Amino acid sequence: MEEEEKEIKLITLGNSEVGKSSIINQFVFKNFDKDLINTIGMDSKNYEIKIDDKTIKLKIWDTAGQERFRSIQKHYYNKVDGILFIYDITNKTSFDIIEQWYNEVKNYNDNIIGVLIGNKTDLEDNRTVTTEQGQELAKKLNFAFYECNSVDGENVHEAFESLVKMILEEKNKNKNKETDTALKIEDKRSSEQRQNESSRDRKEGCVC
Ligand SMILES: Nc1nc2c(ncn2[C@@H]2O[C@H](COP(=O)(O)OP(=O)(O)O)[C@@H](O)[C@H]2O)c(=O)[nH]1
Ligand SMILES: [Mg+2]
Repeated sequence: MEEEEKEIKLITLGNSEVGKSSIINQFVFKNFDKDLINTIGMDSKNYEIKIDDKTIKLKIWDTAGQERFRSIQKHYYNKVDGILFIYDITNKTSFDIIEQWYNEVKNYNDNIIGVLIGNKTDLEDNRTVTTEQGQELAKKLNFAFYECNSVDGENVHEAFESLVKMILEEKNKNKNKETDTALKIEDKRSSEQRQNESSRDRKEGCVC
């Protein structure tokens, strides 16, 4: 039978207009809607993704980049399992500000699992952020890196998939650590029990 994982929570971060809502729309509905209504505050979408024969439930929080909604967003930073940091490859400011987003989140969540996404690759002629600059920043922040566009969906699924895989790996590592600790405690208990039993046996004069 297929094993079901607990829901994984993701959030998008990045300046207004970089394409956060469009990327989620493309990932969930496989389409591009140029008349997507501006996100106000927070919005969320559910999606199920298959990874290695497992169905993983995702909840994706979409944020509005406007300053006035930052105070709402903060409440989500330590509740999510992974973050999609998104910039627009034709807008250098949206790229330069990514580290600020990263530092803000770090105040609330010390163990960020993230993917850096350069969006709008269909607008190659207007590119102002090079692929190398994106790669370098991702390396510095220890994130995965993808360039994508939400018009034809290039790399959109791949970016989400890689983030979810990293989260699952981290969860597995923690699970293994917990199992190791539990085994060690169990081991210690049984060795103490053996010692107690043998000292009791000695006191009772049993030599068996
Ligand atoms: N050419 C192009 N336009 C995009 C792409 N993604 C989003 N857009 C457009 O960029 C604008 C902002 O997109 P939106 O998803 O609302 O950005 P958000 O504010 O970050 O959620 C809209 O006009 C979208 O149609 C893309 O990959 N390529
Ligand atoms: Mg939006």
